[in-house]
Amino acid sequence: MSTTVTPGDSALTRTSLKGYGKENTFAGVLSFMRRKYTKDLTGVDVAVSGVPLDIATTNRPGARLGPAAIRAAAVDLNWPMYPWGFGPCDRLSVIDYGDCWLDPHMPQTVFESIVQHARTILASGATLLTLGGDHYITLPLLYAHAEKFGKPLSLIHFDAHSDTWADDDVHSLNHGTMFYKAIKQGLIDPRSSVQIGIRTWNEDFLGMNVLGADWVHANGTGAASAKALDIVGDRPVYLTFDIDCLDPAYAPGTGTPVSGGRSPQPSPSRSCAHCSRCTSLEWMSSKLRRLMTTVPLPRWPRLILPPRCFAFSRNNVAGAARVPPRGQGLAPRCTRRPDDCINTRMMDRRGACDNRGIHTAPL
Ligand SMILES: [Mn+2]
Repeated sequence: MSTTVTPGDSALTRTSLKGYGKENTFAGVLSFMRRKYTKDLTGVDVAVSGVPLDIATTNRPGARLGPAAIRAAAVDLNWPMYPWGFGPCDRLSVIDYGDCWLDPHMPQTVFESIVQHARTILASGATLLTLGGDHYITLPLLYAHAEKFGKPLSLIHFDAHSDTWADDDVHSLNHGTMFYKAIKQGLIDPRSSVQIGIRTWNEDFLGMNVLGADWVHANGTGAASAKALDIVGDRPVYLTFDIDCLDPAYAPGTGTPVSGGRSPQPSPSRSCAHCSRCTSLEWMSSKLRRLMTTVPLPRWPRLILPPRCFAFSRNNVAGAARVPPRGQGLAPRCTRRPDDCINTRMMDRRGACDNRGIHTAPL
């Protein structure tokens, strides 16, 4: 852990874009994880930015409050994570770029505003991590990413809803049809994309690979991540996470809750072997999942993680003991040899598998 700033208001005062700072969690200028709040993209690896839109929802609005709520909730993420002793900001230059400016009274300007916002960040070479906002924002964000990385992109999509319902009105702002439009516009390739956690019916999934919530419950997160990686291969991939992928027990304030979702137990898990940046993003993802369970906020927007990165989780010991996944129950105690066990983090530290634990996911 490196400390590079004097205590307090490190969103304003920090001089290094890496490392952590000393802050009172209950005070100070808010930024995502207390990162530097700046529009300067020089030398930035990851720019975190909010898109506070909720005029595309069909049920309950409120996601416009999401980016600000996440910043307020993320004050407790300003330190390395157990059990690794390090975090993404030790290795990556991460900033809070602030929010995309939107005019809710001029909805016809929203698409272009978001595209231009993302375009500016991506042009710098930084990876964009976006905080929503309702899920419509993914359409202009896909547009900007496809412009940068080439189309079609692959999509990894966590959600209760497919969001591929038909909509041929180019002017509509709809949080349930943006992937229909993205496929029709060639922004994403359904054959190399996967939707995970789906549990709402759609007459036409447009060729998307769907790992429904029932499939994930039956087969586990390990199988789901392996299947998803197999589908996506080594193509550029955009990852988007709708909070309603989780069961409403854990995120009841979401706009369109659907019962039967996954539990959000935090997951100290092995790092992904597919991308050098995965460890940090996985860390970020697991920390945010923990926040979802501990901070009662009215809305939890989705996270959009950058291309070529995955943030799959695996059930962890404490979480599994506390909240067994639905329909699955607790699996037997781990009896695997160290070389075979997923719990490589523990192995790294102890030289042997933590057999006291319980693994819930079939391997
Ligand atoms: Mn949804």
